[in-house]
Amino acid sequence: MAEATKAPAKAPKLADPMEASIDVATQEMIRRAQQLQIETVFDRAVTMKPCAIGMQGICCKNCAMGPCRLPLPKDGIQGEDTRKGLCGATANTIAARNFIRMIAGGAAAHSDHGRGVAETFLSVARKETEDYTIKDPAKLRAIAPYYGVETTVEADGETLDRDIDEIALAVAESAIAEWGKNGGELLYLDRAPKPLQEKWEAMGVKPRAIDREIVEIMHRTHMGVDQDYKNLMKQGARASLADGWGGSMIGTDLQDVMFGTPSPLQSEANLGIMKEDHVNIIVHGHEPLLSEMIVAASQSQEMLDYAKEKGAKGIQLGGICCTANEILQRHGVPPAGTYLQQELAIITGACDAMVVDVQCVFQNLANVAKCFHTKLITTHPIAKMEQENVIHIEFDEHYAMQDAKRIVKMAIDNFQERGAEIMIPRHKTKQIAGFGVESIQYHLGGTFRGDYYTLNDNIINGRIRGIAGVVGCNNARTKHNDAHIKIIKELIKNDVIVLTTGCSAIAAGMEGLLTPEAAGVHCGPGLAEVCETVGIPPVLHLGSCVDNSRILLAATEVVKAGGLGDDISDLPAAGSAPEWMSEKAISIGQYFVSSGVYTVFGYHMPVEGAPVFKDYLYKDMEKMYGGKWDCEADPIKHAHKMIAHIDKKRAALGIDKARERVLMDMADRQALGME
Ligand code: NFS
Repeated sequence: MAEATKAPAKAPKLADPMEASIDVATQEMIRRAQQLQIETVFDRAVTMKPCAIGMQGICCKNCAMGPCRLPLPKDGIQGEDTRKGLCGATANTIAARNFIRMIAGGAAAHSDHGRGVAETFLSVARKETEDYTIKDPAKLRAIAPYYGVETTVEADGETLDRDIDEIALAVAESAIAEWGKNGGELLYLDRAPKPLQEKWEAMGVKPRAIDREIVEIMHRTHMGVDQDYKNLMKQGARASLADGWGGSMIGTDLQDVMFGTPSPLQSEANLGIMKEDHVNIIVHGHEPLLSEMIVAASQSQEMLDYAKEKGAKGIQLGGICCTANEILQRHGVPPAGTYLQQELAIITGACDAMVVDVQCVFQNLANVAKCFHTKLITTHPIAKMEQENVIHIEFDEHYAMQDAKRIVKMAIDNFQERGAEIMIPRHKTKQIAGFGVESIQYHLGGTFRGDYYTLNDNIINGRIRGIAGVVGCNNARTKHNDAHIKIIKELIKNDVIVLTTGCSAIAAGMEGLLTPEAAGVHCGPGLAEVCETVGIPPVLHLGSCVDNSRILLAATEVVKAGGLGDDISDLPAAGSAPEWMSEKAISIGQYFVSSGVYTVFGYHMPVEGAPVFKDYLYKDMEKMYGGKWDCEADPIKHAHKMIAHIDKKRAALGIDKARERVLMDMADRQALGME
């Protein structure tokens, strides 16, 4: 009887692979996971709905009288908005608090990464480690003046180059001080165009010390402190600038100094880079301190010989997330996939070790790893997992190579433990990565002019309509890679050159958009002509998410080269994060907005429940910084919002006519049957 009343056990709801991703390798692996009855993020996204009130940014849980939830009335707000929490906090206050706490989280993540890099650089400068060295002394000399460090010395009436070790030590000490110094402002703010610095001054948002700005967000958003959304956002802007022009920029620069400044190189992307007859090691996370050493260890003769001894043909390294981008741009190590593909790399059955450090790592990796032979290794003292099958090998930069070899050896030893369940999707795509401020200068500068002359010239004459930065994550609430690819394709079709980083860059690589050949297939005639002449892809891979600082500096170089206004906000340029999900994305978005960039996010923004605060971000900010937020989930409309902004800036610069002429030339040529 009791049996009869029992509801039949329901089969769990599963993701539809075709709806979950546009990428064939990903679709195949989702199907594979479902066959093996291994749950992935794609399945969880169909079974668990997000909280509607949290999504709108109007749930306050900053004290134990709450959580206070302030849903919008069904028929919208008529007259005065009377919603308030127990303490009286308005929807604007709550949404602004939540928003800047996201900035604090994001800025903290980037900046702590930067701090780790700076500390390692200090060890290098003090000669406490032999595993890391100064690989790019020219870059060190180039950044030293921003730290107030002299690069020359006077001796016997002559000016000589100062000893590089002395410069390193002085730069390292000055860089470390940026996190906690008392008084003054961040040194790298000086690299921004002067009018932008003046705006920051007028707004009172120049960051003082990196840690201080993040701490101040936590204080201001504590119960009963800052209750003015404008004042809260002022601190949000300040902390975000401490990320973009502080922690991230210092991180990028010192990584370049220690590991080499990237230059264009060829590689591949997607899960198909894994090899059945090789030991496959997937490095996942963010900090290149660890992955650099894993690259070196896995290329060492000792480890290669050991792998052969154990029956493997070699060692195949691959990356996931921004670690992938770090080792791609400096060593050509191919990314195995984006953020949403992390579980799938293990489900191939051929992942002998997955080595993770910090950020964007799913805890469910441990559950997936349990189903296979895969060793899941955490390496960072601040990022462990509770599951028992996870191995923790703490990585110490003073014994970096030793630790890395231990990890690689563990993967090799695990090669023979593989089960029969191996399925590596065949798909992988060729790509060129490794662009940066310096290489764009090389490719798009004048032969005799060390600046961005050719780029500016082509923007002014209209062959290139404008510049877009398309960056950021995947989000399991939206179709994997769909918005990234549609937006990028629509931009380049309309002659907008794209600079990309993070998982967006990996997505573009997987889709074949990071090759010079993509220009002829996907670009408008103007951009195609420039790319074909110069031999570059229409979408330039600038690295990881901390390398968004490269985009800030590239934009500054464009301003300096002349002819396109005197501030970043004058440029025909726009930013986008089509499938964002992390707090880091919000911090990045805000520092782009505060640096004068019109920035459009996809999916949704957690501000819908506070319309006044939303208007402040989407409209009023433009008057303060020249940049503002926007959100558009539809990829084509999203791209056209960016293009409309680019055209508005072209008109303001008086260069819209040049572009019309170019288009007429094309039409004329078509009329003559030349196309
Ligand atoms: Ni960026 Fe990198 Fe990817 Fe998003 Fe995560 S990896 S730092 S946060 S998901 S782009």
